[in-house]
Amino acid sequence: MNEIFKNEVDKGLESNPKTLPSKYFYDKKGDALFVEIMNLPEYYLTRCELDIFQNKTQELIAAFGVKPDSYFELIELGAGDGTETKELLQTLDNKNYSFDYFPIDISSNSLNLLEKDLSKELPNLSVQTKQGDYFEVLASLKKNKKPKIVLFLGSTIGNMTDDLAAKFIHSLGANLHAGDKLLLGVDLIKTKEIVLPAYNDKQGITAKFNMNLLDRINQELGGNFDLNQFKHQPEYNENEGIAKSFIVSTAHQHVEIKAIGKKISFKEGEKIHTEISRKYNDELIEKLIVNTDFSIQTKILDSNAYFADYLLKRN
Ligand code: AVJ
Repeated sequence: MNEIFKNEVDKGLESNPKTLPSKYFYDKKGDALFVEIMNLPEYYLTRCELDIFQNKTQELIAAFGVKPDSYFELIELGAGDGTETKELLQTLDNKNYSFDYFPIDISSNSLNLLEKDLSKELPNLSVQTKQGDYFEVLASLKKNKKPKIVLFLGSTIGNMTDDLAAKFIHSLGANLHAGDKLLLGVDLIKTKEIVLPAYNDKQGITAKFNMNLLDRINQELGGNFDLNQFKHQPEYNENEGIAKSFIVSTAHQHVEIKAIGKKISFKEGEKIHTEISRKYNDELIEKLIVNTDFSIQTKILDSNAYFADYLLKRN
């Protein structure tokens, strides 16, 4: 059994208000549900960033400041299925840029799939997958002084509190050299009419994704959550710019979790906070990097200006 999972569930459900960490969405079933989410009509984020990678490729490459004849390393944190990146890789490959692509991911399963796919679609490309913790891998890559471009896409950073995100970017800076670049993909603050449906789709896929956490606790920790007595509830506050996901207990009830050896009580209407998805603007990005070695070089928007890829330069 996963002790860390157990301890984090215990701590989260003993907290007031109750919380559970969003990183546990991503087991095999959660990964598959997230792929479905990316294809939902309401979930604009992935399509918007793909629009940037398809239609602003030249701007991206210009922002990287690379030339076809000077080698660089292209490093992607949490590469996933690489849909966006493939557009960029294809162009760099066609124009004979000299680089290696290093996708880094915790999941060796998704790295293997990506490697297979790329060897078919872009056989000339040099791909070196790196399984493991981002910072361990970056520390090992830092030993050479080759110019580096790090991609952190998909508004994945939005799952962190601003405090954690600032620390994260600071650590990235510590693992790079002056002149290296970080391309940070983030969702932008906009009205709730656009944001909220992205986390509350009509088909109920996002609800399944969120509630999968309870299923995992049932399967892996011997829980007896009755999924019919809980419901998915997203919220979005435009002023704050943060979408939040909750699981709400629809009845007064008790849930036993054998591995933890506790019965947890829920009031009717009590919420478990499971995720934040932060939305950004220039001011918020400036705040994130104020105590880091990065500065904003440029930002590239999709055609709707819903999503931005910020090119940050390591000073
Ligand atoms: C993968 C973190 C970017 O917050 O929008 C999608 C995850 N959660 N639907 C996001 C997610 C609910 C997603 N990120």
